[in-house]
Amino acid sequence: MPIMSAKNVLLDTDIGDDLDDAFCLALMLRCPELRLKTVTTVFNDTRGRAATVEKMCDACDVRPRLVAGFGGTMSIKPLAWATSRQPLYRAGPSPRRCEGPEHLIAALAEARRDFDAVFAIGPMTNLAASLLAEPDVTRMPRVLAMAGEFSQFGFCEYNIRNDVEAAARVFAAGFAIDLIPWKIGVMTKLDEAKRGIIRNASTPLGRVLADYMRQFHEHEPHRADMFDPMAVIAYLKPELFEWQRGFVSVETRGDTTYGMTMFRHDAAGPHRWASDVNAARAVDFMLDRICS
Ligand SMILES: [Ca+2]
Repeated sequence: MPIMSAKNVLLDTDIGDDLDDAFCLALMLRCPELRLKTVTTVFNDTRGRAATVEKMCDACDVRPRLVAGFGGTMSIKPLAWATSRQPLYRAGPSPRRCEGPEHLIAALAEARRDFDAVFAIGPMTNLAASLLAEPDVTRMPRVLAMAGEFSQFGFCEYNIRNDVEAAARVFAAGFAIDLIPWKIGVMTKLDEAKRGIIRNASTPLGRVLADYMRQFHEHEPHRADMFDPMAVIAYLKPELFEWQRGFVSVETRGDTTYGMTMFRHDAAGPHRWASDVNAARAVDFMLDRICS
């Protein structure tokens, strides 16, 4: 049961492709500090993604508001292979209780008005649509996003690259955002021993996650980067991270620079990105929570 001081949070996710969204949701479901009020899905088959969310939530007997958000993008140039591929994990039948995209704006408006935090771990289409509908950002919850890369010049990170226009709009809005860049996910990749902990988990949630991981690794056997859960761990365990503060912007015009994330240091800037993480402690924290 959530404790009295639990924070009301929304998760916006493209769960169903990579492994890390599932670990992020699993972690959130097992954190008494968080009350998962709403989950919105984004990018391509948002109803299929919602079915996966529902299956994992059912395993924990948690019933958040579930909204299948926007499947299209604001960008005219999302990654061709990402928009055409099938999800690597299929939860099965359609979700039983899921609202459609016509409810997405209202769900995000509620979170912006009343919640403590929003975790954005997919392309930023839903968030940008919310800003189009309601540009006033005077009141925003904390926003933590998995997005961007700042250590390698010229690297266009996946979530940004799949909706460059949406991401540019989100950063230009000027409200505070904490970013987990690509490098942090690679630093927290699960090794074979850590994957074995999930495979051997005996809880209902652990079994769903192990099934997801097994299906995923049939397609991509070597991938286990933990990009998305680090947004949640940064919220709960900020002492495990080092941050760089300033202004982030997204390049939208150049043919070869389209989707690059740019950063300018400024102690008064609204954005900060994690430049380092205590990877061992972060991963142990995540697995302890998920498997307990
Ligand atoms: Ca994701």
